[in-house]
Amino acid sequence: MLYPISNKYRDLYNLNGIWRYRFVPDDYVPIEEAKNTEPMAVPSSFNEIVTDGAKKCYSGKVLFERYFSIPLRKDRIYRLRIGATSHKCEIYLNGKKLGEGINGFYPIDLPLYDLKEINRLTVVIDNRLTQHTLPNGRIIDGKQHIRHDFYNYTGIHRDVLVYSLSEKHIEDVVIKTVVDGDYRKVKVEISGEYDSLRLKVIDEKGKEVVDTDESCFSIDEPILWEVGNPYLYTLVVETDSDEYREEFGIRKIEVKDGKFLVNDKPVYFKGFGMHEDFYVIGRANNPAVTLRNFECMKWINANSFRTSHYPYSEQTLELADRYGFLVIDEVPAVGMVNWEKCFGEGGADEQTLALHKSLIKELYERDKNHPSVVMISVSNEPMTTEKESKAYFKEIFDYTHRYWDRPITFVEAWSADNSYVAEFSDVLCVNRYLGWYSDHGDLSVIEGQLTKDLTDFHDKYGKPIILTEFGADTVEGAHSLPAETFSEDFQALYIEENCNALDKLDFCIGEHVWNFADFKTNQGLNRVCGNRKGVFTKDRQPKMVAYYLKKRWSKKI
Ligand code: BDP
Repeated sequence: MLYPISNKYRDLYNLNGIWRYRFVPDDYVPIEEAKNTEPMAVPSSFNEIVTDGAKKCYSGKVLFERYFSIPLRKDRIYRLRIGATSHKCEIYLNGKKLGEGINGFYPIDLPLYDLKEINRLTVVIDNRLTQHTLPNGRIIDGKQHIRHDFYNYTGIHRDVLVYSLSEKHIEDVVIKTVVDGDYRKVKVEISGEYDSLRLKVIDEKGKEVVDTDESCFSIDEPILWEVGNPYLYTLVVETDSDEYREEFGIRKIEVKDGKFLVNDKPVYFKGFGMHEDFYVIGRANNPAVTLRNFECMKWINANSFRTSHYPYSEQTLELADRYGFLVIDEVPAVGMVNWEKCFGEGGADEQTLALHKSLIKELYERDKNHPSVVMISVSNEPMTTEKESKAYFKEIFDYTHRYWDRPITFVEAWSADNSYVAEFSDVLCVNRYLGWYSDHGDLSVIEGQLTKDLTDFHDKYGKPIILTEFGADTVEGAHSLPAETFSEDFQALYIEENCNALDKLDFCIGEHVWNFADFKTNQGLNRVCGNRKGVFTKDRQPKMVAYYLKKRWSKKI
């Protein structure tokens, strides 16, 4: 699936702005223009715009509508592309159903037939999470229950674009790079309709370094894409009636001898689990916020992050390519935990499995060409202690390997001796909150317990380990000596204790602090206006611990 662009063959129109919205009953069909609507920003999460408490927590169907007109050119195909709506949605053009979106974090790309001079575009979103959605949730006595720790933001969260194509056009471009010693090749697969095809590669200085009609070619003395030192080439695909440009990097990823290798060199993952979350806009994509995230991560000497717990915007991945970050790309299989039954009847069943698989395939279709995407995470903290999880995840891992030629992982919250899933992972990603959710406030337990837990995993599975979550809620400006929980002093010592333990474990290949920044959650007794485990505040200013990490990560290779 190609991101829409504009050039001499392709037009692009942005439909972001102020739309109209209202809550609608389940059987609502937008045959006519919706009445009694109110203005709503796109992209945004409506929950952060409204001031009425009941509206903010609304669960059900929400309609978003606007009119648009664009110049219509002959012999053109028009398509609609919505970057993401949370969650499932139905899309209508002039009252006729065009199609559906199956998940809250993926693009929807649909053909637009019968465009008129003025068109009514209606998007009906259902924000309910159930046994058969991902994230997983339940509606109990009519009330939404979730088992994940981030706010169920609702809205059109990414750009709404209409674009045009020639009838004969490039459908998809797959770029694979092979690095094997001195053998370095670029293999390109183009799908679509064309009579003639030309491939060109332009380097960062704007120099054309390849001009060929062969789909497998080499670049003379190519510069590799390295962590923190990325090099991006641009592939230009030219056909008789279309042109597309896609950036790519040449690099090799391998898990070998207990190490994670990028271009045959071991890397240590330094960084964060994150969220797409900011004041007023909620989960909506915003280029300034995304860029600020990267500037903060560069400042603190991070080199990687996980898209916890869902795929982030395309813009985030483009910037990761450009900043040279390693990305663990996670699908939204979160919340599969602590229900009466998590797998099998009553839990994640055949229907959930089918959805889970299609989300892995769609992630591939969207993100395959990004050099920054070095590992795929198929789930966060599923209930791996249930024996039914084994068959479920065996199938998920096998399926993921069919698409992705990169290491595959999931994120484990349980322990080595009771996990039915850990054996399938190429790298073990483990979350631990020792001294926080257990032995609250006792820093002295961390080193011993973390060493034991991670060593048990390593002894049993012999795989490299990344500590993908560890952290302590911290209210900025709160200080206490001696250190007590929720103070900046405690967070600094807490992170340091964990890191000291990791330094002694040579099978550990990385640390991702939870979280990059404070984020919104449901209200709860242990949530002080949201989850406050951020190393940065929600407005992206450093807490005290940031200075410790900055120093540590400047040295740690
Ligand atoms: C972990 C979850 C993460 C939570 C975190 C926490 O993976 O989503 O936000 O706990 O409690 O178990 O802060």
